[in-house]
Amino acid sequence: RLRMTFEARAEKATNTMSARLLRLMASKQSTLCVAADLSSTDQVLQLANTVGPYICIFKTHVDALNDFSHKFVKELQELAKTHNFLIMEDRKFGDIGHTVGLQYVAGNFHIADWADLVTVHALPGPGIMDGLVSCLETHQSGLRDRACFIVAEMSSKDTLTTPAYRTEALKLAETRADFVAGVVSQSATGISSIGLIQLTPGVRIPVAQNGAQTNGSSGSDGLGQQYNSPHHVVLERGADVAVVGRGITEAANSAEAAELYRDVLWKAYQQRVGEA
Ligand code: UP6
Repeated sequence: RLRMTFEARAEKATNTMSARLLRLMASKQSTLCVAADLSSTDQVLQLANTVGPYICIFKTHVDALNDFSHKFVKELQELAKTHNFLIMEDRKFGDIGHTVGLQYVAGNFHIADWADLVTVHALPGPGIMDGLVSCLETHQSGLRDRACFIVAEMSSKDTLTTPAYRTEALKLAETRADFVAGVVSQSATGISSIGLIQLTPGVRIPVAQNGAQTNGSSGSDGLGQQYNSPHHVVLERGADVAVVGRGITEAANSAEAAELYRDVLWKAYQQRVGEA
């Protein structure tokens, strides 16, 4: 699976959105997902416009915005069309099926109306998938153009996503190809479905200290986040899509940073599949 090209994997993917994303990554030559952890809609839109040409996914946390509006969503969707990327709302749903269904289609955000992809914790078990899927069926006439990524393993220090938890989360992902396009994970161990896309957060280019090479670790943020280099996550940990937040949002020039991350990640992918 890891040695296959995205085009070849798209052919085998049983989830429609997974196939669509794999093709987008191949045609745009980008495996970069930018995390827009910002608090104003202007900042988010500006970032989406700046990094748009270099990314396959733009990831939001709309509950962190001070001024969320439906106008904002329309503008973000326009940018997604212009620059050809998918929108992922990183909601990390984690409640019983009935509750997450409401959080997905209703509330202030109406996430199902605009987010191509969402993230979901495996913690509640299969009922969480039933809740989201049945809400899509009633609200949106089905699963067309919508899919989720299951959080199997977190990037944070001392995470409670133990190997046993991770195995069960992957099982859930593998059995729900109707709605699951991928998994959020720090390694590829145990992921067998060819179409399942591995999304890996905690990615940052290490700041070179005296030119010394690191073993892939790129430090932490003092609040539990742990970083690895783009090269390391793609070649050693099996990342298909790499999530980069502050590595880009805090850079002096976010367009240049996004271009750099895109290039480094793409080269690592080419090396992995033997195209380089
Ligand atoms: N994220 C993680 N780790 C996980 C899952 N998700 O960091 O295990 C998300 C965060 C944030 C982004 O919610 O939006 O990825 C990482 O941002 P950063 O690059 O600025 O640390």
